[in-house]
Amino acid sequence: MGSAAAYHLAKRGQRVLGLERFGSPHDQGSHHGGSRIIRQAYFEDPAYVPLLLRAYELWEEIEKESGTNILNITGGLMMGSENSLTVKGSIDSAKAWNLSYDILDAKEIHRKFPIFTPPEGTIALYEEKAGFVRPENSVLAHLLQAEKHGADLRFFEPVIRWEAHPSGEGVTVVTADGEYEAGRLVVSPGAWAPNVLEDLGVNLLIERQVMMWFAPTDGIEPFRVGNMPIYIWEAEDGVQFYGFPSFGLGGEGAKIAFFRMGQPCTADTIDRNVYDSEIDKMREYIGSRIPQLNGKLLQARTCLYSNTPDEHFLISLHPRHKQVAIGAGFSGHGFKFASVVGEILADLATEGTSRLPIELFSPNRFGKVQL
Ligand code: PYC
Repeated sequence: MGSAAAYHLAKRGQRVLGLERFGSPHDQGSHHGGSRIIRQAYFEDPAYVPLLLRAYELWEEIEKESGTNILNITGGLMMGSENSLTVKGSIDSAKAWNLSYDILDAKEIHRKFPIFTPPEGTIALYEEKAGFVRPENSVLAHLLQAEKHGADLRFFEPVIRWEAHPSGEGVTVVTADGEYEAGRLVVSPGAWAPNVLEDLGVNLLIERQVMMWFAPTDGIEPFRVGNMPIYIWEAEDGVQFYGFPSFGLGGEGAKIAFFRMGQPCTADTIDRNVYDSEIDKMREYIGSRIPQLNGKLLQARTCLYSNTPDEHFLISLHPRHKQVAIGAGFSGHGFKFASVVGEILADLATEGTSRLPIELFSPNRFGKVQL
């Protein structure tokens, strides 16, 4: 989100200083692992759809400008029972915004994509326009284009604190290396939000997650882009897991992860080990549903979610400091929006408002911050 905001601001001719605690892209936060789902029939809330439509446009724009592959359309299956949040919520969003989709029953799912063997009673919303974005490519493309437009980007320079001037104009930012004065501030701290947004009055839960890559038992071919879609599958017990087709050489296997089900942690103290019990848990879910995927584990990596209490984002001006724009709390489903969130943060920082609907993302929904 920060790289995209730097890009949009620099492109508009603003003087931009970008501060990042690591190199970029890096594997310590929420943007590594090669792929993130993108989809339009959004089960979390139909209010996300206008942002998604704009996100697709902006992904294509940055791809063209940078000559980088980011957006990959594979089709997407949202699977579960008829009344599951995943299926019902996706249908509700699709209907509200007149998005095109198909409904498949268990047999049709298996016929179209034989790797899936859903139990009777499973249905899916199939969306042609779903797919995945490549997060590391996105971060790099936005940063390189931001630099091209004049941004001054500094890495390995963690922000220690920031202060908004009481006049309502200007901020001071203190980092490990110095102190800076600026007219406006965009804060997009990812899992470090509790360190730099503690006065926001929103209880953010930082959660450890595990991404896994398995070698399919009958070879990678049926799991390649072109042969299978991205999917989110809500099992009968309400547990959601999601996965991707393999791209590139395929030697890394096919990626799968649980959606939520992580452990509370902090960004600085997360346990980066992955345990056999976690792999076994995933095998319980794929054993009967995607049996060919239940092969050798090739890799497992941890990453971080930053969850708000209602799992909707925080995108807003700071309730007490109109010179500060915030993008945080993306709750494990934010990356697909990075392109448009960058644009919105640039709008908020320069104009104090955005033409895109962001009411759902106000921190005031959790109660007004004390003035
Ligand atoms: O945003 O589609 C998503 C997603 C699924 C699992 C994690 N994020």
